[in-house]
Amino acid sequence: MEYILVREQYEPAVALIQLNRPKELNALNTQLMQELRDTLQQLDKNDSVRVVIITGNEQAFAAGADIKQMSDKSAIDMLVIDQFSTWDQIRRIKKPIIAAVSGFALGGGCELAMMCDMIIASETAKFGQPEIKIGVMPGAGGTQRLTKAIGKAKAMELILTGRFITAEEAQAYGLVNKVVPVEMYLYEAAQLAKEIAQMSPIAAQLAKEAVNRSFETHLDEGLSFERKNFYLTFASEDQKEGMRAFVERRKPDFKGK
Ligand code: CO8
Repeated sequence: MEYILVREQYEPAVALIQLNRPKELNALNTQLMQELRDTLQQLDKNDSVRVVIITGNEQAFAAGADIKQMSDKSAIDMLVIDQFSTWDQIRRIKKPIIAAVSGFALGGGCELAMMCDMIIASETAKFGQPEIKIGVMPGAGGTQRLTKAIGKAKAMELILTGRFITAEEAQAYGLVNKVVPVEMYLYEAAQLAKEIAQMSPIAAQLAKEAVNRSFETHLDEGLSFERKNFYLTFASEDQKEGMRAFVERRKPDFKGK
């Protein structure tokens, strides 16, 4: 891997992926996104990992897609390169993913953070979709996910002006889960990851899938999808263990089976 660093057991059952093109503010070139996709797919199959954290560095989570790599491309080049298939594969990762964001999360960087399931931000984080300033628009889900996260009025403002918002504003709008001092954001993300890693990984994956389904369907179908996943948890040993542990007044030991 050239552009990402991976620590498979950053905490017990928690993997950490660090985007690592610091000189380019972690601009997301094709290779970085492919490395990220490959790593996430491997971690998704790895039973010793239950939660993944994606982070950058203090200065930047990611300042967007690599503008230099895209600048001379034609529409047909972009169609043939088809970078979004990589993004689509990342979207299908089953395990919970937490974005630990400090500094810039712009354009594709903001879209990548929003593709994660939760965002922990440092006080210095800045979110935005500034594509309009370079004559394009969000292409990796920004118009959809930002609108769903913060509502039409604010999303429209950010996407049409390219303005950035602070971590505090992002939290007030419901985009991020928690804002902490810069020296704490990775620690805080790890705490959240460790808490989720204690749960049944089967229930966590089925719940993640059901929450995400709410963005794609109407209530009736979403409820029916949720119900089927709920029933499916009863096929797991973790469901037996979880309920038995409750009755026996002890902590459950979930095995992911
Ligand atoms: N792409 C390529 N290089 C970048 C990018 C980027 N997105 N962002 C920063 N860099 C590079 C700079 O070119 C510079 O490199 P060099 O020193 O070699 O010139 C280095 O990183 C440091 O950047 P700055 O000197 O500009 O640092 P500043 O602190 O002055 O400014 C900013 C930081 C405000 C973040 C500024 O760099 C900036 O505006 N960056 C671009 C932000 C942007 O427009 N992002 C959106 C890109 S388009 C996009 O994301 C579309 C996504 C959908 C498609 C995804 C799949 C194809």
